Amino acid sequence: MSIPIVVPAELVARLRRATRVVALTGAGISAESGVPTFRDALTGLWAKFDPRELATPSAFARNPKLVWNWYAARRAALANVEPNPGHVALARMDALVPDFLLATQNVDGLHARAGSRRLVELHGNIARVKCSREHRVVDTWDAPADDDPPRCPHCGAFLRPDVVWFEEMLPEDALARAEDASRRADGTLVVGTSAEVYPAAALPRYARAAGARVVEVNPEDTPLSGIADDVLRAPAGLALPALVDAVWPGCASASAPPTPHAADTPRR
Ligand code: BJW
Repeated sequence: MSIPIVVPAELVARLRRATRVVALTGAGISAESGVPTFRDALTGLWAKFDPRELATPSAFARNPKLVWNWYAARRAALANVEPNPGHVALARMDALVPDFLLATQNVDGLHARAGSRRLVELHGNIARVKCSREHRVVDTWDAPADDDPPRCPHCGAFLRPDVVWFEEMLPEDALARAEDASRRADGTLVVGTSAEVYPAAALPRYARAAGARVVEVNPEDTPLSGIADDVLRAPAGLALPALVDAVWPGCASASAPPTPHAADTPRR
C-alpha cells in the first residue's frame, strides 16, 4: 500500500513561481536504493563499527587497512545499486527550474547517474582515490602484496578515498557555490539529512534568512524541522516525485530523460 503524499497548495504555488532553488540532500535519499544511512546500524562485517568514527583522519592514521577496507566494501556495494525515483525527481527539477543547484553530502554518485547536472558534491566522491599526503587524485595503482591500502605511485604514501572526513575542509569551490545559491534562493529543499553535520547543515538556514521557502523531506524530525515552512514526512522516493508532479504536472516521469536545457545551462 502506498502512502498518499499531500502537497500543500501554497507550497505548489510558491515552487511554481520560484526561479532560484537549491536542494540539500543527505544519505536518506539513497536509502531506497539500498545504500545504508550513517545512522543505520551497518550490517555484516561492519555492524560493530560506528561509521561516524571511521570517517576521520585519526581513524585512518590509527588503522588505514580498516578504513580502506570499509570504503572498498562500500564502493563494491555501490556497483549493484541504482538511482531511485527521489534522485530522478531532483534531476527533473534541475531541468525545470531556471536557476537550480543540488548540493549533496552523499559520496555515492547516484545524483549524477540520475541525470542531475547542476550538482556539487560537498563531501567528495567515493569512486575517486587520492594520495593521503599530497591529496593528488590517482587513477590507477598497483594492488599491494599485503592487505594494507595501496600506495601512491608518486610518493609512496597510502592512498585514501577522495571524501571529506570530520575535521577536514570541504572543497572550497563546492561549498562556495552551495553557500552562494542558498543565500540567493527563493526555495530550498532539505532531503534525507539528519542536519547535524556542518557546514552543510547551515545552508538551509542561509536560504531561510534570504526569504526562501524551506521544504523538508524526511520521515523523521531533524534540527531543521523547526525552520521548515513545509515538512513532507515521507520517504524521498515517494515525496519528491509527488512534489514535482504537483508543481509541474506531467514532468516527474522516471522514464523521461532530463531535457537538454539542464545539461546545456552553464554552471554558475
Ligand atoms: C530518509 C529516508 C528516506 C532515512 N527518505 N529521508 C559547527 C558546530 C558544531 C560542529 C562543527 C561545526 N562546524 C564544523 C563542525 C565539526 C564537524 C561537525 O559538523 N560535527 C558535527 C557532528 C557536530 N564538521 C566537520 O568536521 C566538517 N569540516 C569542517 O567543518 O571543516 C572545518 C574544520 C576544520 C578543523 C576542525 C573543525 C572544523 C567535515 C564534515 C565531513 C562529514 N563527512 C561524512 C563522511 C563522508 C565520507 C563518507 O561517506 O564516508 O559525511 S560524516 C557523514 O555525515 C557523511 C554525511 O554526508 C554526513 C551527514 O549525514 P547525513 O547525510 O545527514 O546522514 P544521516 O545518516 O545522519 O541521516 C540520514 C537521514 O535520512 C535521517 O534524518 C533519516 O531520518 C533520513 N532518511 N530514510 C528521506 N527514505
